Amino acid sequence: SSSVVAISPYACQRRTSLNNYNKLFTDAFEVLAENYEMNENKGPYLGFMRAASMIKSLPYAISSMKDLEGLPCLGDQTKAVIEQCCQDTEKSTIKSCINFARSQSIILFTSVFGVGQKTAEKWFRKGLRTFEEVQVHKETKLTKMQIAGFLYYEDLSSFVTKPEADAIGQIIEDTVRLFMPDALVTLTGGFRREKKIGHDVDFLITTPVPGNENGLLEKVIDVLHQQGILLYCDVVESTFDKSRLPSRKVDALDHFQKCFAILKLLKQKVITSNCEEAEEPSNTSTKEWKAIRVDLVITPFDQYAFALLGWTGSRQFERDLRRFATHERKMMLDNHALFDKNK
Ligand code: DCP
Ligand code: MG
Repeated sequence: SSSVVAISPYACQRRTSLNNYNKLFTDAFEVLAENYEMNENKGPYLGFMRAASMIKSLPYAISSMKDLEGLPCLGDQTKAVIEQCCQDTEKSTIKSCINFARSQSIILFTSVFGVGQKTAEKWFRKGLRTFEEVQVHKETKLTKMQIAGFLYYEDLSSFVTKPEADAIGQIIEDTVRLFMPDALVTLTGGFRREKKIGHDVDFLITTPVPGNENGLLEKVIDVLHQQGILLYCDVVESTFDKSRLPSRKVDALDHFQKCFAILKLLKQKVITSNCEEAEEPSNTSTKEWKAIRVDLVITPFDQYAFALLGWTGSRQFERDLRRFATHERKMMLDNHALFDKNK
């Protein structure tokens, strides 16, 4: 059943399904990948992420090793993990291993907004193991970002729903339109891929008239601030240099002006259709708002198409698209342009 149609080793040449029939395997791969990434071991990190992406595209659940025949992106390491998962008939050992790994301090620490690998390791070396220990430790100097990360941890670690993303979209669009009526505000990231939940909400903002995007982000931020709904904001200025070729790095960040923000979304602004079950009262919190991570990216109109392609994701899709451009087309792709290396 598995090898009737050959599956491409490039994510950008596979169907991207919302149904993952092999969550146990992909959870295991992602936890292992995270562990390798933490040890700056790029090879196995990419290997496990690539394998996870390929397995997510399968239209069936893997139940034995013979289901793997003809599949790309699997090496000895990934196959050994799949074999172990298949042998664990109750799946309880594997599941508890995954949960144990996720509960470990360094991975736990990096789940806080603003806490990266380095900081997490530093805290761990100081003997800190829990959020409480980090926060009461005298020597801990938290950045503004980390303070926000701890302050809104509960909201930020719960998923953003599509109705919440739409409500945020309305706020951003209304604000942008105050200054630039013909601006385009586009929902990107996971929600553009029709995922039902996400960890943040990503937007691209552009204007058809070149140059009109300059200064727009500052004005938008100002209004959000005045409305009292800007809980956190970190603006990164544009670093685009026209004379440079696209980056060769597989995971390079782009050069657009952007803002990593946390917005305060009033729950009354979230429109949930009546047909869907209301998830509201199950939440014991009486807080009438929710903190939501929002990324705003400003793009010049002539780079908008590439920015949209780059911000739609998934991460693995984008990595493989760039890899495909390089190896199969002798071109270079990033979030700004597609270059033909021969010209
Ligand atoms: N992206 C990228 N490289 C980066 C950062 C982002 O290619 N270094 C692209 C791919 C992502 C998209 O931008 O899919 C949005 O980034 P997110 O981290 O928000 O990822 P998603 O929106 O896909 O998922 P989530 O639901 O976790 O937000
Ligand atoms: Mg996102």
